[in-house]
Amino acid sequence: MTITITAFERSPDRGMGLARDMRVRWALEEAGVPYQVRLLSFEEMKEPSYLASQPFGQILAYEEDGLTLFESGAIILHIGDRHGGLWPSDPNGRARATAWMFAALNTVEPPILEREMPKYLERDQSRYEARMPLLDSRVKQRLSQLSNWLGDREWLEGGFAAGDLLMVTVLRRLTGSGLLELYPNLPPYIARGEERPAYQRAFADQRAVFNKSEQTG
Ligand code: GTB
Repeated sequence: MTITITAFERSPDRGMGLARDMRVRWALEEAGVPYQVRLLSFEEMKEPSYLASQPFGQILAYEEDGLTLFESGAIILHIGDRHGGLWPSDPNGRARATAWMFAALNTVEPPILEREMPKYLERDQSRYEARMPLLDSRVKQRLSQLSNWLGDREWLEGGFAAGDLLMVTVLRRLTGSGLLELYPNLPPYIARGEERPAYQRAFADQRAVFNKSEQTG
């Protein structure tokens, strides 16, 4: 069995582990499955040969023994089904973990991405500043609801599962925004994810790509 994932040759987040390969690296580490990485330039991501694997020309694509997959959530579902380690063995446990995976990707991540976009796309600073309160309030609504659910729990359901993995990676995009700290149980929840040995290995591996690209210039 050989698994290959793609990742940025030059990490746009300077090794912060915010791109989509990080969550899949983490899932593979949790499952205890070895993998290799094919690094791509922005130009290579738009070439027809890559579009045959990843129709949107994005990071990331996943290959395993003749299977090619794209979309980080689908890839993590596949890893859990084939290799285990990402949710409880009973069908109800898998279903609950899947619900939280969709919640992370479909309910919590969109307002976070929407809040980030004007930073890059809106050239008019005053328009950007005028929109921020609304964008912040949409994120805060989801954080508040998530925080209420989490309460004193260690993880979203009984034990750590793929829903937590995705939720933590999604919430990390808000680091430095000051919004997470409004909900006292969220920063420790993220920290618990980041402290997991599998996370640490995945983070170090993607960081090594950035460090190497800095050395080679
Ligand atoms: N829904 C897809 C999935 O989950 O796999 C989304 C894939 C995606 O958006 N990939 C991004 C990409 O390839 C990279 S991760 N974008 C280039 C393109 O669309 O042409 C997103 C990302 C990029 C940069 C930072 N950063 O600098 O902090 C963080 C996250």
